[in-house]
Amino acid sequence: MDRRSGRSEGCRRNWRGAALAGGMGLLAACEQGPQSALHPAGSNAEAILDLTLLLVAGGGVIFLFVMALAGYAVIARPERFPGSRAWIIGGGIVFPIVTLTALQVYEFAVARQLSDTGGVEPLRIEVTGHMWWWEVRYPGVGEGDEVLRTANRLVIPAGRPVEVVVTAADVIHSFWVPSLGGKMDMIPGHENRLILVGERPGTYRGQCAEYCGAQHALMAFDVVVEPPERFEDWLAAERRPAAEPDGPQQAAGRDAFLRAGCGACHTVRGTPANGAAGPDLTHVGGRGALAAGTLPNTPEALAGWIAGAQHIKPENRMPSFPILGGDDLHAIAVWLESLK
Ligand code: HEC
Ligand SMILES: [Cu+2]
Repeated sequence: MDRRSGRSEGCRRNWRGAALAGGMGLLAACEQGPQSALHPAGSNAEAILDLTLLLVAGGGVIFLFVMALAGYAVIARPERFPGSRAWIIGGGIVFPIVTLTALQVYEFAVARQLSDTGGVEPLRIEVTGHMWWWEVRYPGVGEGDEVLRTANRLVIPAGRPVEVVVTAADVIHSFWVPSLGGKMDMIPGHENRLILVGERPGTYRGQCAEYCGAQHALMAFDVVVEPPERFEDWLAAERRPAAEPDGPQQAAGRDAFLRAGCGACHTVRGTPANGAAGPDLTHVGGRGALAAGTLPNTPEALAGWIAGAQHIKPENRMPSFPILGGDDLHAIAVWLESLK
């Protein structure tokens, strides 16, 4: 059910399905999937889709009408095309003023809806864009003044609006989760806000939408919409420091991680590693992907990333570590993957 209008899902699906199948046959192919503005999973993305469909359908009808009129004007004899003055005033002045004004009013209403949380206190999440990964903070969730930090994944409760406060650490990025809401610029030294609403639990994909350098295309993230109780469980688990190594191989992995200097850039809560130049790795094993959607999250891919980060994602801010031996690499990967 839609949080605001109360119209039923089925009815909305139907007319949208018809609109997609008709005017946008080509685009209908990309309707499904975790990153699709044509397959909304929340009321804000739905409102944006409705506006888009109206603009495309309305613009299409007017275009066809004008083309037909132009064709007729070419072939018709002048005396069969009377009242040119009325056409100019009606079609050239009155019609555009009326339609554009109506559209403007509708657009204002949509923009209002996108920033309205319906009286519900939104969950606040801060996201900072880095070249080329996403730093995520949950203020007010840690112990005392502490702030829960994670990276490359937002977990949010279903049904509750989320206020995402975005900024950037280096260049301009843009935060976009097409299935859940609008698009917002991330500007260094400036905070912007947008409201995401996820009604259907699931994993949705976000992507940087402002060209930000060589690896802009490899700057994606996941938004996991969880039922409220599971969201609370996730928060509780995420607040815990990293699990103690289970067995000698994991312990050797942690030691090798600390010896290699990874802690200069990465934090693993519960160990001396407290760097901030790279993603927080306290629960890296539980994330869906590695390096902002670049690699699957498996021990093999992780070992490959450590040895060849510059080969996999050239110019990214993490050096490759070809000096690490196979045993160290493997042990680090096994330990990091155990940090769920
Ligand atoms: C100079 C800083 C720096 C050092 C040193 C460094 N990293 Fe990184 N690391 C980064 C940055 C920056 C990223 C994000 C890269 C990207 O996705 O563009 C990253 C990403 C990662 C990721 C992926 C995290 C995620 O959320 O997907 C892992 C795992 C990782 N590093 C492990 C290591 C290990 C293990 C070491 C030590 C052998 C290490 N790093 C040393 C800066 C560093
Ligand atoms: Cu970008």
